[in-house]
Amino acid sequence: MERNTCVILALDVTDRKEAIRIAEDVREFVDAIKVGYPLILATGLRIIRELAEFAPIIADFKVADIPNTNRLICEQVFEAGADAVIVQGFTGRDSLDACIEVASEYRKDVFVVSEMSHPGGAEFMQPVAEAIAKMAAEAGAFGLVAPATRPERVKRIRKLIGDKLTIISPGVGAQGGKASDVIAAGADWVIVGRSIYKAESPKEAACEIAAEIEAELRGEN
Ligand code: NUP
Repeated sequence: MERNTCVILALDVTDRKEAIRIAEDVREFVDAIKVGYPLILATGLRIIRELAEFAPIIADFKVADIPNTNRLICEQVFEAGADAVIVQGFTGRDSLDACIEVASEYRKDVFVVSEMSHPGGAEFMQPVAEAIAKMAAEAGAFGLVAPATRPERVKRIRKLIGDKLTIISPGVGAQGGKASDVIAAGADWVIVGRSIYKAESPKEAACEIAAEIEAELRGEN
């Protein structure tokens, strides 16, 4: 995944045509498109290949099962054309290893959720987030999913893992996080859903977020 605008679109719409229209509209301002249960359950796995025409695809299935089931899920995800999969880390090292093994067979990437961005993410996940981040680094994951709603946590995780893993960070806009803050805290990409796909002009919304990040990286903020 090439780092250019530092924006990943979370495409949680449930209509195939709308998904394709938005993906085409915003393509120059996003480095990847994240698809998850809402869109895939509504339209089928084939949407991954259709959207892959516009950007690399991250499949957000938050895979969280025993190793054998994780392996079967990841095989389906990569066969469907996804470039990366998001998995949970709390299921433990053996479950994560199964995902990473399949990803390496397909030469694809695994992102591990260390702590979720919603308020409930601080209840059970936050206390184990650093252990999950360490495990992900040791297991050879490509990156972590860490909360833009808590930039101080992203900073902490970045300090812990150094440059070993990339960090993609959801929670910008609709959940209250600010793109430039979380990039300043050490995230490599922000993940943005509603603030882009629900905007009157998704293209302008994506362009604005990309410009905010560019200014931050240039030290203009
Ligand atoms: O901790 C997480 N928080 C989160 O919001 C992990 C995620 N994968 N997400 C996803 O990011 C969420 O499911 C949605 O697809 C996207 C954020 O969307 P929005 O709040 O910008 O609309």
